[in-house]
Amino acid sequence: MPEDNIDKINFEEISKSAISKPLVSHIYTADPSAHVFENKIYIYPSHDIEAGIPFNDNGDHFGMKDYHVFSMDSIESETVDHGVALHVDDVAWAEKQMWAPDAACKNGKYYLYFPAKRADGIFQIGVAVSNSPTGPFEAQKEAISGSYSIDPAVFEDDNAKHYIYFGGIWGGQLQKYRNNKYDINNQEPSDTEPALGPIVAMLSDDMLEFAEIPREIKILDENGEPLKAGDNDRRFFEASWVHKYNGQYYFSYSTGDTHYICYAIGDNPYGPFTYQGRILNPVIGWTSHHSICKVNDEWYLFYHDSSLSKGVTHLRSIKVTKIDYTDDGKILTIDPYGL
Ligand code: FUB
Repeated sequence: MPEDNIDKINFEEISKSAISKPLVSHIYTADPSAHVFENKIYIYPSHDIEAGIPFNDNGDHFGMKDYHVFSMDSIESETVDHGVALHVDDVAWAEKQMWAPDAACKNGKYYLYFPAKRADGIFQIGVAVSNSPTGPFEAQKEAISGSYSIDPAVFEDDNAKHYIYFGGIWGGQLQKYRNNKYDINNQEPSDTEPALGPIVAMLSDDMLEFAEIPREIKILDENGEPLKAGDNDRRFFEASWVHKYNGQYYFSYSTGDTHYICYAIGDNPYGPFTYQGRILNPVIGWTSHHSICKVNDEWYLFYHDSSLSKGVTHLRSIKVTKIDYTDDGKILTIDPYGL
């Protein structure tokens, strides 16, 4: 339910039929990356604010400055705000736009991965470290070498190797890169060419760098052909996430301008992944961004919408709902308003 329909929405009705309520209502939060660390649920979202910047296709109105970390003892319990975990003023290389983050844990240390714009307007991805899952996190002096674009998501495989996924087109700047190189003249491919894919790299043992040259992931259609750039209902836009279910790797993502959360399945962390279908139908607000987390043998979708702000696309609220799989591993599509 993107912006163009906003004046037709009855927010009272929508709130009644919505399948879940905001987990947090004292501040606006978005892009929830959820993990279970030491038997507790931790959520690493964006912290939305009114930055006073007009809406544009570049996403400049998402002018966030810091991150809060939240925790829950169980899915039903209260969501606790642990306060500011990292502020842009404490990141030497970054100037603005602290967009969707993620976190990982290794050997008792916690790592917060986050995108931000440098003073020259280019997005990179940084990492900040803490001894606690709730921070405060101390940022590395420089962004991760060779990193670019937005929306980092870190997946830990069964062999304890960690992989970082990233990328987002339009405001996320992925269309400016080919083979990890920036060129201001690069654009999105034409509609009949293969769509740009998300990027993946294994992380170094110390979790602070890429352990290898990042590579582009292919998302294939039912015939084994790469999804086309003009296939807006299915092609990758932003919001990468990977989880493993019954031995298979599920890559999920947002289709951006068509507002779906979709998924594709592969047999290793690098893909290729074959498109399977939709996980979440459009939410109120332009963006859709999620994570998938297993809690006590049940799987949950953490997502956001703009219902609390009555449709303001950059003032979002995080939510959670249960995911159901069919016997053959398909995820049943969720309608956020039970329509
Ligand atoms: O929160 C800012 C941006 O909006 C994120 O990085 C995107 O995924 C979209 O949710």
